[in-house]
Amino acid sequence: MASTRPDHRIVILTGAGISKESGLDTFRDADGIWAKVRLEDVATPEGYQRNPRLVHDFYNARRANLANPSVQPNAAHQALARLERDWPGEVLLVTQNIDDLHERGGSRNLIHMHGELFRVTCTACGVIREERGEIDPDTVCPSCQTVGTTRPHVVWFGEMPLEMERIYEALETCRLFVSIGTSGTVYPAAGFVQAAALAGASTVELNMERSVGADLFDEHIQGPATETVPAFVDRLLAAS
Ligand code: BV8
Repeated sequence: MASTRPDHRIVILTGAGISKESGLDTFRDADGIWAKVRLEDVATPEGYQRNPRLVHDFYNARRANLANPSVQPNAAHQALARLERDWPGEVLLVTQNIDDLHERGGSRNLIHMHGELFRVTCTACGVIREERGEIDPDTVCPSCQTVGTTRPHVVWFGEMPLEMERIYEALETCRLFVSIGTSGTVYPAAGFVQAAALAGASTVELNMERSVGADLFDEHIQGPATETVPAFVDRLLAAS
């Protein structure tokens, strides 16, 4: 059992695995996104420069899929919202996911370090706005009227993830770090467990399989997130 006093801060990192049972594909599972399209073509600035329409099609399709009423928050998303509500200390949720299922599941103290699928940004004026439909190279920025400068508000490979200072401040002061549904292959997120452990936090991984960095964790709980996360939250709250 990860030891933590009730008044201590918990930091939770989630990845695509927590949304899998809501019907969203992960990246590196056999049926994942990177098995269907090349990361280099759709999730890098170079790929966007080479073929913006291909990248817009990729994110437009994922945005339409996320907007499908069949895609709903699952018991794991809801359990994390319950922990945030009932835990006596702060619970900071850092997600690598660009879906909005944590918000819809009730989480509020949330950082989307890789951006958000339902937001777009203009490379000319920097305005970030909500977009639940499609964008393409002919899209006009409603703020500065520039054509073709609207891109997904998503962090691609080689780009700096968002709110890193706030994340590291939390990792260095938390007493418990929990990683859920991530393969631990993408940095800097994959290195968070080491930052937390260095600061003396207990570290727990909940995943369908042992991640690349599983040995870095004090504890590993295997299974689907909709089963492991609610049970883990019950355990934490019972000890608080
Ligand atoms: C940065 C976009 C520095 C959004 C993503 C060479 C060149 C450039 C950079 C690098 C390089 N070599 C290394 C790097 C660093 C690079 C990196 O880590 N590359 C890897 C591939 C080696 N990182 C970066 O580039 C980052 N930026 O370093 O900037 C910098 C410094 C100064 C100035 C400027 C820049 C940016 C990383 C963000 C990239 N964007 N996505 C999108 O399209 O979604 S990353 C992509 O992978 C997703 O965002 C995703 O969040 C992330 C991690 O994937 P996971 O969430 O873990 O998903 P995965 O499928 O891998 O695993 C799912 C897990 O769930 C599995 O373990 C599975 O078993 C489990 N699971 C499945 N079902 C369930 C389950 N678990 C529980 N229950 C279930 N039911």
